[in-house]
Amino acid sequence: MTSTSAAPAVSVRPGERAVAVAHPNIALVKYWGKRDETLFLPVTGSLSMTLDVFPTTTAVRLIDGPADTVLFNDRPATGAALTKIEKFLDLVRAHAGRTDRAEVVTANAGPTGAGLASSASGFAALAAAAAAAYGLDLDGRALSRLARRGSGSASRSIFGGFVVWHAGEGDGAAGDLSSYAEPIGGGDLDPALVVAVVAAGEKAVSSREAMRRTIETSPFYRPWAESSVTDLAEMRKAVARRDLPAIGEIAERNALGMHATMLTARPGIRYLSPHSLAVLDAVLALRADGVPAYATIDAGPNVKVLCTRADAALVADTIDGLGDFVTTRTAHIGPGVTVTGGTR
Ligand code: 2P0
Repeated sequence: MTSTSAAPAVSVRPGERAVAVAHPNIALVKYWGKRDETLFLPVTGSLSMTLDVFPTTTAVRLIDGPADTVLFNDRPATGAALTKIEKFLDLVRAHAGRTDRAEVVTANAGPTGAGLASSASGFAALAAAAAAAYGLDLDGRALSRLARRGSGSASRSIFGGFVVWHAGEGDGAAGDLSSYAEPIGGGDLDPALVVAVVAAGEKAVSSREAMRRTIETSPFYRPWAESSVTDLAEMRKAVARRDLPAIGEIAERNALGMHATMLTARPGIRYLSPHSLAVLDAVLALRADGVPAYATIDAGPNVKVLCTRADAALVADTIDGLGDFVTTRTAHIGPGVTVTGGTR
């Protein structure tokens, strides 16, 4: 049974740990470009599926010390990764009206920074755990808005199943209030997403930098953003009528369009590798054979293939059969963030 709403807010006493678990989500209509970089307001709305693989588990405890400490996959975080988390904790502290520093211990079950949505699960888990540790009583919408400020796509990982993230209206406070994610049902569609991992290393250009460069320099950006508004409207209808082929077709064209905007940025950004294209060819061949399988690709070379649960083994075997350069992991619909508190 999949939960599609956020866990009830949990508060812990000072000195106690709050532990949150969140899963990555894969966008079927992409978020690509901010209209406000400080508030993380997107140019367009997006729609995703939360997965049941590669969770992030994050514990936050308030401490007496002079600085935040962050342990990331058993190693102290430093540099830009630490700064990102400190800035996010500053935001939580400002909301809570507190100054205590925090000890953060976080671990990703999946690869980090490889276009497998680690920042989505990461900031969703951090938002939920930090909110609980600092005593903020947030509902799902408020938690989604908070997670958005850490990483845009994290706003969607607060919820399970199919999720829409509204672009929101206006700038400043109005934009901030109206740009949140919410579940839209459709979990009974129960598709599979075969994740084809062709490279698990960190990408050379971060998605944050890539989307900034794209929006500033690609002549293809505006047309893609306009078509993405139509894609989102059509995708919502396709989810509502449980139409997997339509969902897949819209997802594939939206993702390829997003990559077209990156390829035409100046200088161009190419996340797709020859191995990504080999997987895309295999997906086309499966479709030619009558298997409804559709590809989507994020800011990295890995390809995610949407198909029915019944076809997942065939799709995975076909991709695994391409060679040693690719491994697959089959995901299904996953849950929203969960929080537990009080464990020392
Ligand atoms: C998405 N991606 O909708 C899109 C598609 C990658 C490609 O959201 O700058 O890590 O932290 O808001 O959320 C990846 O971007 O970027 C992303 P920030 P984020 O899933």
